[in-house]
Amino acid sequence: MTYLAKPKIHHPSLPRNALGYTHRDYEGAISTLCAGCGHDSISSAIIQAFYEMDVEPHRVAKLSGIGCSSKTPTYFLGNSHGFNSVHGRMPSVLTGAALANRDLIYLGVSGDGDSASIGLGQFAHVMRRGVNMVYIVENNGVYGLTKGQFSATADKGSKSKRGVVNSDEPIDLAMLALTLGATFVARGFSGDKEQLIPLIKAAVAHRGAAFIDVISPCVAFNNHPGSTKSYDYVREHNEAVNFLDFISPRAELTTSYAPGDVRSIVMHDGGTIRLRKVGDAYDPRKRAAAMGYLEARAEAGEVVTGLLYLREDSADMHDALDTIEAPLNALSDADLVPGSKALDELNASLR
Ligand SMILES: Cc1ncc(C[n+]2csc(CCOP(=O)(O)OP(=O)(O)O)c2C)c(N)n1
Ligand code: SF4
Ligand SMILES: [Mg+2]
Repeated sequence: MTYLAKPKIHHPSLPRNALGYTHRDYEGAISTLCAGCGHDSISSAIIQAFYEMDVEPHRVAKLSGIGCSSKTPTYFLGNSHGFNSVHGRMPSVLTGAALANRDLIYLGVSGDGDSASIGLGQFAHVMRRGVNMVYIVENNGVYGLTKGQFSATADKGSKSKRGVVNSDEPIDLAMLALTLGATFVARGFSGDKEQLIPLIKAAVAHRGAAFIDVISPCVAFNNHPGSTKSYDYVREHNEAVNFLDFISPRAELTTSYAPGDVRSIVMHDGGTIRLRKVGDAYDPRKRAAAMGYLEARAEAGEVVTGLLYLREDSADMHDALDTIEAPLNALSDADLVPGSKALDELNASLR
């Protein structure tokens, strides 16, 4: 593959965020994905979200598995930590990293093949453990990298590019994340950055397992009539349950909506998520209702997007395990070798 270096120079008057960084400081290498791939739009939403949130790039660790989707961390946050793991194994690597250093923002990026097939077990356990992370699945309903086989998220009855009909029931990863105990569950569409960027910001501000299923059409293998993961299908069947804004802790709450139409939820980092209702009075704080709604709308062939569920009093794996605050690499010998008296006491407590 040809390696294309991205030019480092940029216009001196590019806008800068509160840290003095430009958008370019949050970019990565030039993408080698197919032109028009939904995954590239998700990368650009991630870049925008972290730029607008004034996150220092070295505070982020991005991890992925294998697939076109899992290649994308090369194309964003080029100044952050990165680990491209094995197919379906990103969640356990992320869990280990999060245990060792709770100071970083963990961003797991995966595909529907990576998470719903080979990595389904890992997906389940990282959600139920409440690992503090943002977990994004770039969901195109196919194995893009290996040339278009149906994945486990392809809808029953949908057609492959060659006209083969999928006979298996789909796995709805958002529904699964709800069942497994994720405390933030959302669905976005790569073609709707206005919705996706605030969803990513709110997920970063959330403490606990935050999952975003992003429908991301594969233009090479799954963007034809008969596919339910094509741009046209999602645009025609997209049902947003809410419109949202994320306001960082430092920003003033300026926009005003009619009272009764908007709900503000303060996130863990002090930021505020503002949800503007559309249609029915959908309340994202009710898990069982969210599951019923998702099921009913899926039966009607609709793709429900927006913030689907948020548990306001969420906790994470570190709360459950009562782990030490400091990153393990910052511990001194005195912390790590407490001496024979402490060991004797520990042994005595186990007798
Ligand atoms: C252990 C293992 N099994 C199978 C493969 C082959 N393989 C590579 S990517 C992939 C599927 C990728 O699909 P998905 O996660 O949906 O990513 P996409 O390319 O669609 O973004 C498969 C089966 C592999 N790399 N490793
Ligand atoms: S094969 Fe599909 S998923 Fe992979 S880069 Fe091309 S359009 Fe994107
Ligand atoms: Mg895929």
